[in-house]
Amino acid sequence: MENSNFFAIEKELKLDEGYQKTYKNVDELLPTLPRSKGWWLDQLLQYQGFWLSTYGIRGSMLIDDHFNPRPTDLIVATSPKCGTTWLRALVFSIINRNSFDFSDHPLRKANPRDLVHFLEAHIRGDGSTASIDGLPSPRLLSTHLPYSLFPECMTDDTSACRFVYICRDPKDVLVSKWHFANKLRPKGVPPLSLEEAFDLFSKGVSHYGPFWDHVLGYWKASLESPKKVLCLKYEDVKKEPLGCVRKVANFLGVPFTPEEENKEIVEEIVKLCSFEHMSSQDVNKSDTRSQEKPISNSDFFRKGEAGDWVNHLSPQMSEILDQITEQKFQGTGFSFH
Ligand code: PAP
Repeated sequence: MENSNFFAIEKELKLDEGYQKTYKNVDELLPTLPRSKGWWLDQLLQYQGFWLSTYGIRGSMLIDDHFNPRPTDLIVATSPKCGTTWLRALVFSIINRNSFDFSDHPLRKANPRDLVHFLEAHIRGDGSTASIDGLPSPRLLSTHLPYSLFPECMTDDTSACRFVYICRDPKDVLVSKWHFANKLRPKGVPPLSLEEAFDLFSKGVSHYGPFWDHVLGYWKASLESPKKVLCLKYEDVKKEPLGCVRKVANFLGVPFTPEEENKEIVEEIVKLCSFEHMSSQDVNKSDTRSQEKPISNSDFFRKGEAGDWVNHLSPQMSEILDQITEQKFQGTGFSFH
């Protein structure tokens, strides 16, 4: 997850008129939006039904005005803490499986966030879409934005770009997010209590939340446009990693050949992207936080389990979250069971 407070806005950049207009619109809009307490020092703003940091809103508006989607674009989409790191690694290794030797794979030397461009960040990394425009096709991009915030040219059936989405039991998302938020709190700032985190999360106030609406946006899109959006659940990938990797490859139009199956390439990918393997790589072990890069790779690896919430949430908290989940998903055909 990225956060607006962590990145300076390159105001002094020489942006063309179109960008200046978007930045001006952002500046005018932000003070008018409802605000809520954030999870660390930032505030969240309610924008088109979702709680976003100023950073996310700016990213969304820049995408609307300036992003040039290509039919070959592949987008890894997640609500934060649902398995972004994992899915980035899986999709990257599936689509690039013929380009690298598994014994010397880029995932052994780099964190997936350095291999898969985070759309909202890169679209304004240098204040423009230049770094994204310069990528060769097919572009593999990643996002936390809700489906409804993407422009129609990306979500309607005439556009061929595809989204692979992963979601996770909200009880585990809350616990993961709470740990992450406390890791990132500056020294001297009291920790966020689990009760406070629960209160915010269950009211829908979390980055890119309400969590449930985020899931529903992608779930409904996957029903309406199954060739465009694939929805996975973290728990299913844990249980059946091989089947899920094959499913993603089929969805992306690059199914494993019998020869690849014989060579156990699917197994290699699952092993390479497993929590155990990734979290033990030097590049993901060290704490490298700095002012410029306030989140280190190791911050994205904690337990990597499904169901760790039982060690943290009270029975009452879990019951309330289950009730919200049931109400929100009633009649949609979606469930976490
Ligand atoms: P982000 O959305 O902020 O980028 P994301 O990668 O989704 O973060 O979340 C980190 C969670 O995924 C952590 O979950 P936990 O707190 O419950 O442990 C992290 O441990 C888990 N995770 C990271 N890599 C993997 C992996 N390869 N397999 C399974 N889980 C993983």
